[in-house]
Amino acid sequence: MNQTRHNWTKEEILAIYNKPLMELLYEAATVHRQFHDPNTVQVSTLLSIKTGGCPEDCGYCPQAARYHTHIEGNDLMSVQQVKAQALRAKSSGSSRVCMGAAWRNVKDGPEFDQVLEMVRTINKLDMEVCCTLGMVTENQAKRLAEAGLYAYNHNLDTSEEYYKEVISTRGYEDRLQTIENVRKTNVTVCSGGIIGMGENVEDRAGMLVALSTLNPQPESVPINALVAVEGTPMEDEKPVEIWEMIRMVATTRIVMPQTQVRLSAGRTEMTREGQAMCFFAGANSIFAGDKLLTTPNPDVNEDMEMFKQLGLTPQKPFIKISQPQTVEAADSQYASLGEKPKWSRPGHAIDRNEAAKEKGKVVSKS
Ligand code: SAM
Ligand code: DTB
Ligand code: SF4
Repeated sequence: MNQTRHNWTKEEILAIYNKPLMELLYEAATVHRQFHDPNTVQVSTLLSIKTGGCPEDCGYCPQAARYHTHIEGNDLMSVQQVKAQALRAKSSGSSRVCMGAAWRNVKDGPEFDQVLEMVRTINKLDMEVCCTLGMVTENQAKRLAEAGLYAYNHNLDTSEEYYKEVISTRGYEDRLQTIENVRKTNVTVCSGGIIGMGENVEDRAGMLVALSTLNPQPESVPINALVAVEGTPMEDEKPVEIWEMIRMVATTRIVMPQTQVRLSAGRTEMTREGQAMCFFAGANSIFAGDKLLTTPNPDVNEDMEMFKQLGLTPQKPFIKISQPQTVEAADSQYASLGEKPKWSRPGHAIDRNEAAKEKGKVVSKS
């Protein structure tokens, strides 16, 4: 039986990533079968509860206010809207709803209280609830846990070295600190990254070192292929080849055998055969619904047809960890601390981020 290791080195991970493909696939599929039902795939629906206008400079992200993308921004959705969308997701086969907000970090106050109510509402629909709201403090993580949150998504995105080429408004250590804060609760950790941002294979391996040496390892690891959105600093990045995605998924599966590996953004560019190879290589989760946060995703009927073709079935909720209890707001044992946490702001210049910001200014003047 493959034991979960927390001491993977970059060299070992690179050696796995670069194996002849047939060997890599065989090894990954073997590990996959030791820990998971290979015919079951978790289906999660993304809901952008607060879109656009984000103060961060993440070079891949269409929601960063400073870049000149064509997305429609929105204020925080209402609890009723979220409930209606969650019910739709449930009826189309999703066991999890992941709510995303274009925030740098969570701030105590009425908007966070509203998100806590969304968490309570979805948990009561017997679905797994995930949130991705930016950095959180320990107290905020505890309040989310108390409301019934099942998972918190906070991606490391890439290696610590390459992170500096992607984002200047926060540091890698802030990401790790948030994951640590979530770990102080019973909320499961979802953390992964993006390939196709101009990073090299060492950076991909570096990210997998950072994730796999966490103890415990994240319960879920999303692997995104960059969606190169016009107006972002990465608009001209060339699409990720399916072989890179397959290698990344397989390597993730081998170094994090118990983790749910999610084939995340980028599926609209993948054939069914390509996706099937990713499932064979150990991916056992997808985002469903025709939209990710702001960009397109395959239609749910298409996905269900693909599942039928491949003999896959959607995973039921709360398979590994039981459903959390929901504590009502009035019974909460945690007060809002109104914290002003000192998350870092390195502020170094990233040429392509600066260029994307400037480019828009020139266009809007003419
Ligand atoms: N604002 C929060 C944060 O950054 O942690 C949560 C939302 S953010 C959009 C969630 C994740 O989406 C990012 O960490 C990144 O991995 C992924 N993402 C954003 N834009 C993407 C793109 N264009 N292609 C692929 N993944 C993307
Ligand atoms: C994750 O790793 N990928 C999702 C989810 N976690 C939040 C987001 C993908 C976003 C793709 C770009 C967009 O639609 O805006
Ligand atoms: Fe903001 Fe998150 Fe997008 Fe970065 S990834 S710009 S923090 S929404």
